[in-house]
Amino acid sequence: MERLSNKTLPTLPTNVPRPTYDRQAITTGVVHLGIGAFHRAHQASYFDAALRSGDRRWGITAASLRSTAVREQMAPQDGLYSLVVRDGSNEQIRVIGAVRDVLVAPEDPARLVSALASADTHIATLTVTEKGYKLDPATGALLIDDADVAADLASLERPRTAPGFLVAALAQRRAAGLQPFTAMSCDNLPHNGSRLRDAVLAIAAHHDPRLRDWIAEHGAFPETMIDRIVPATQPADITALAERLRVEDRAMVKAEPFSQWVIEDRFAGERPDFAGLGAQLTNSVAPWEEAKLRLLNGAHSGIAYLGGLAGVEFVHQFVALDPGRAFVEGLWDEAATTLSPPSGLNIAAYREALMSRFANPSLQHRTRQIAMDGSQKLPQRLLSPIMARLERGLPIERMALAVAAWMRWQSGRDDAGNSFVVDDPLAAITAARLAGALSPEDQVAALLTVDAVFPPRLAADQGFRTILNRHMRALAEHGALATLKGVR
Ligand code: CS2
Repeated sequence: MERLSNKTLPTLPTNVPRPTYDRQAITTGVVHLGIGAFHRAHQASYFDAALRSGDRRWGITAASLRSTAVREQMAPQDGLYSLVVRDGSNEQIRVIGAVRDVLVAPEDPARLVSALASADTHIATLTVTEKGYKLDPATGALLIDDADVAADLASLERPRTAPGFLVAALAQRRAAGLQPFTAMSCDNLPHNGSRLRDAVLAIAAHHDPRLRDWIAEHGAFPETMIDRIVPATQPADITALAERLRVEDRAMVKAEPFSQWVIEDRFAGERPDFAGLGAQLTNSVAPWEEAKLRLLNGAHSGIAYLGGLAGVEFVHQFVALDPGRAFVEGLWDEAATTLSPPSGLNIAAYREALMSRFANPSLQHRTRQIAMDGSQKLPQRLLSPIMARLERGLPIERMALAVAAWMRWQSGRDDAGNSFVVDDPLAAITAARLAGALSPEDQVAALLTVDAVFPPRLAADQGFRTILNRHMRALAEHGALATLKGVR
């Protein structure tokens, strides 16, 4: 079967929306770092909407920082791909044309730097996952011992890290008399804009203090909260879509109908009419981000480890179990007391909507996918709200159960005895700490010493440790499902 491309686009069923603009006539105002499914299903669809509205500045040059996989999916398709939005039995397809070019950074780092340094580029967006910022998850300090960071500190000839690429390009812009671009993190990090700014300024300061000061003065690193559930595409999704489109689309992405983008109103230069495109501009992103990280993502991580241990494959299956749903509601009761919701966010309504989003059966969101990189996710999703509740003497039963499930997950064996690879940048460290720790209590003690995850104050909290010990013992003796049923 032929692939989706400029050539086959006219053969698609007429009811499938496609680019209404001349793709050759657009400029690329956006350079994106880390083109995975999330960028294609979220930010790119907003820039596509800008192009459809007649604002031709917002084509995208996208880069993979590591693998060639996405370029192989997209280049033969002239950058075209379908966004398949699924809700129960309802499915809507739209072909997105915003991505003009896909680069693979390590093949030709200079090409990505020039794209970022181009006068046409106004915004750099990033989805490089939590670990891509090269910051210690617990303290936010730059990981100067990381090999890629060390390389970027030594030379920016061939940058390796996302912040390194931004610094190299900002240096060229400054030399060329251009303004900086707006650098927008779209990852689930707390204060993602400030974290990105910290990483960029730290690398810039190392090379040239005047460059650092120029970026600090003229650059912009807005905070953002981004939300859309985007499960990894499976081969069966591609086959099903090919039956409908009569062409094959290997770059398709699937997502839920819900999509939210809250952006701090802070830009270094041009931007599209974000508000007109459905994003929210605000002066304060933090309360939105905190609510999303602690309710949506906190529950997701709990579901990932408890569900993963119990052999529950998908999120919707977990919340279809009575103890699963009750656990999520109970976790939200705990998390909700730690929030200061922005006006415009009704927590009860948000929770209700969130539960329906989790229950969407057609997304097939794998618990395994969410379980990835837990060391980078736990601090903002679970440990911060746990500390907030401990300070007020409030119980942390369910949030601690989610943390205990993460601890048990680090041993790489589920309740049925199946072993799996722990997919996490700190997996070697957690495995080394766990070596020789046989009892659940010893395992808790061993993992609490991982200070990139657990701040010393929390690790030393006896109450926290006692609850973790109890949960770990229950998980070891009875399994995740029985532990969930027994949670008080
Ligand atoms: C998930 C997120 O994989 C994960 O860690 O919790 O990707 C989640 O689906 C998104 O943040 C939803 O906006």
